[in-house]
Amino acid sequence: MTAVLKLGGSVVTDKDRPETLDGPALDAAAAAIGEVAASVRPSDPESLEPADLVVVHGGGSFGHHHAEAHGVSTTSGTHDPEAVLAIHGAMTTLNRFVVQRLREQQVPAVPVHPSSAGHRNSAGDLTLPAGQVATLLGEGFVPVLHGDGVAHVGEGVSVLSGDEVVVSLAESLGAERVGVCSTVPGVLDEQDDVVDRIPAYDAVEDLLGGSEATDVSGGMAAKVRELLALEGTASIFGLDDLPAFLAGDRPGTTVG
Ligand code: IP8
Repeated sequence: MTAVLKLGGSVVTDKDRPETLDGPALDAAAAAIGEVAASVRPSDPESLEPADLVVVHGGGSFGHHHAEAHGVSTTSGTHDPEAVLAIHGAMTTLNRFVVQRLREQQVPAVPVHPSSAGHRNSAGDLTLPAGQVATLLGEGFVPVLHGDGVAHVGEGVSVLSGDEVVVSLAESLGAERVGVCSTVPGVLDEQDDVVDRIPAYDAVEDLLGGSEATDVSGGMAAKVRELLALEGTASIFGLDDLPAFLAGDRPGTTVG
């Protein structure tokens, strides 16, 4: 059973203060993952089943501020190497923090940087080879990927959102479960109640505005659109529901 879990950048960072972690939230997420990953030990091949987990985290206050400062988004790229280094550098810094906190919970976490392998064609379509992630999973590790910069034909380097990484990997790996841990307990309706299910985008078009904090990847609307591209369903839920998702439930909003 393979699960792909996205930790929203707004969950694990303080999105309003540049390059600032939300330490308690990241620790809570790491502890929940540590509970389920405890049975997986790369040193013990007998323990590799069944907790195949891939973690992907977003940019939060690390990637988005740099991307915005350099005018880079998922569709509009840059040819300035300093901009590329600033965006990728901030994301690898955050990735080191995430991996480190997961390691503190005994999760066999190892970093994987999507910009080293991913690319977009001139239409913006993403190719992200997954052999490295699949092999790491098979060897009992928990690969930890992230939103990043990505080589983009005609644009230089554009932003690769964590949601795009999630969708691409989920398809390549044939993941049975996809979860997106967000700052909200799901997609909210006009009364701020959680929408149980979103079968298609037009069902929620009016509800989904942009993200309030800096977000070069398009906020909740883009997230839902991305997840609807999956063959199966995905769950969007808050941090409090992460243990439930990891235990096999479908908390929050089911997309698809
Ligand atoms: O927070 C964006 O990832 P997201 C990553 O998942 C960068 O949209 C580099 C801003």
